[in-house]
Amino acid sequence: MKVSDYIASYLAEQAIDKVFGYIGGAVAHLYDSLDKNNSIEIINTLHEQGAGFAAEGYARATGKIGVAIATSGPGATNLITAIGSCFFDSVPTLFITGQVNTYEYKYDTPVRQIGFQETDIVSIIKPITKYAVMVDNVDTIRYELEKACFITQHGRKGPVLIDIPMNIQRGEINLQEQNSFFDSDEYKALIQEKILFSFDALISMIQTSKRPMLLIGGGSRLSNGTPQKIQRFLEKTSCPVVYSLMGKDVIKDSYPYNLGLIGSYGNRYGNLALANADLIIVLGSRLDTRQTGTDIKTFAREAKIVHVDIDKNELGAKITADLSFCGDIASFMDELLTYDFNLSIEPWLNKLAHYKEAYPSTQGINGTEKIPNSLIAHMSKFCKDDDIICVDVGQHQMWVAQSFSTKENQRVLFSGGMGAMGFALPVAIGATIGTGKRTIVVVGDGGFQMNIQELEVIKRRKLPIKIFIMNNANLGMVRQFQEIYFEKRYIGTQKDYSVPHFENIANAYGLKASTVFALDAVYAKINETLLSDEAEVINICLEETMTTVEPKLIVNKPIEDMYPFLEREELHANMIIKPLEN
Ligand SMILES: Cc1ncc(C[n+]2csc(CCOP(=O)(O)OP(=O)(O)O)c2C)c(N)n1
Ligand SMILES: [Mg+2]
Repeated sequence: MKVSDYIASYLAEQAIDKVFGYIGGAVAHLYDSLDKNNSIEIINTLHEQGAGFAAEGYARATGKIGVAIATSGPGATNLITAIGSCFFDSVPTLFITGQVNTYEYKYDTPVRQIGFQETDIVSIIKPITKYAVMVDNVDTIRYELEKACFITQHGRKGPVLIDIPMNIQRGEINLQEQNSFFDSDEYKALIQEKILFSFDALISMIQTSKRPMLLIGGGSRLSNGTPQKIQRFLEKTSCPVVYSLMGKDVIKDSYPYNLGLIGSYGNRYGNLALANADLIIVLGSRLDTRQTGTDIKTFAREAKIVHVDIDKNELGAKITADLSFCGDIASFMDELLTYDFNLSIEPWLNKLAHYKEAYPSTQGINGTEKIPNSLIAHMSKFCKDDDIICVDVGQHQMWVAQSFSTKENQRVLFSGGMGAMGFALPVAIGATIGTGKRTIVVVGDGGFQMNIQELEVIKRRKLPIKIFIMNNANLGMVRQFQEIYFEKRYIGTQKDYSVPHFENIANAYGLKASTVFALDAVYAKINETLLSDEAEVINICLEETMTTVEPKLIVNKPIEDMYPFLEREELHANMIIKPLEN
């Protein structure tokens, strides 16, 4: 059997039905084999970064392994941003790169290159993958492929890469003669790690807590059925929740005790709630400073912290936990659901309801409307129950995080740890292709220009993707930063930055497009376009270019004290725990 045919059939056995890629000489054998395989379809993007992000979107939306393929050299290096994104956000993905023939590979010789487009991609991406290997011997292909596909899904998920020289791809193997990874000691050692939770201390903490809070992170999404299990716990207990950016779509926002986004750009009510809790159960969040604030000793000062994460390296890494559980959150929830609780937290729930009412995400503290937030809140009313919302990076991302109100089965995909502009459009392509569902892209004028070429794939495949450009004609997020820290010197964000005529560009790609300015027209266009599934680009020119994200946590402030600052009296009246002196 030809090696490249074997790879295609192995991927098909893993229920992978689509792979994303960009052709080149060094992957031509693989492309040909995938194309011949009846169970798999290749989606050919216009840039390898597009293919990498599309694979990420496919994996996030389906739970299956996302696969992206690129040729050696520039093809491989173009994948790097997506690989990093999958690493930081724990997305199961297999990247396959072609490599020059083994007899043209430099190995340890001191020259820079022997083969054309030869690049040591494995060494380059090692720090941002769970496993990466060049398969330079036909006899190990089965073992390495099985191993890579296992590792990407096992434990804390994340990307793997196999680099396959051309002569290996076209080599012949007898599968029966090859060792299987699943017979190896290496495999047995990996599956032997058994996790035991001891729940006694936890149950009494929950039972005696007057102000409990679940903090939902991206890890709460990563194993099947976890959101439903958390939901059942909430039904049993009415326990309030807050979420990190990556945990946005786990519990619908209409859950009455969902206090929304926390952190640097959290909702004021979310941060007040978290700060005043006396027990925080952290489910699959690494508690980075974007959630806790930079002065971590001020974070939730009077709360006991229970940290649950599948990655033992994350437990207590930034914030010391009173109790830690290393393991899968689904198993943790299974065990937790076997207990009965009788919480008496009425006063706490009333206080939380007050926070929510006093500081709506669509209004500033002086009562003025935050128009971009209102537009996003409006958009969420008209999205369908199973839409997948794909969001880029910038101010618009935070408006969505703060004010998009999720429904039961919706997904919201953000670039979390990598924060990569250009993420949303190709991720939407992968998510739509993987699920058949409609996707909604919310993107800035800057991020849209980073992978704009992928519009061609949307047109070619008639994908149901609605693209909303929140066009403030500048790189708003960084411009806001310059406003505060660089005395409004806007180099790069406004000075020597420009945007093209997006509507004309979309039309040139053969897509329906419109530009809307006046607020009434924007609101009307949002309703109208969300009634259909047809691909469309809506260029929303924000009347105000100097847009801002508020509230915002200023360096070294505790999470409850966000800018614009509340009068001290008002802040103190909100606090159940002791306020800080200054
Ligand atoms: C690939 C990449 N380059 C640079 C940045 C730094 N960065 C973060 S947000 C941002 C501005 C985004 O501008 P735009 O897409 O217009 O969105 P807006 O903030 O205006 O809503 C920049 C430059 C980044 N996150 N990713
Ligand atoms: Mg912008």
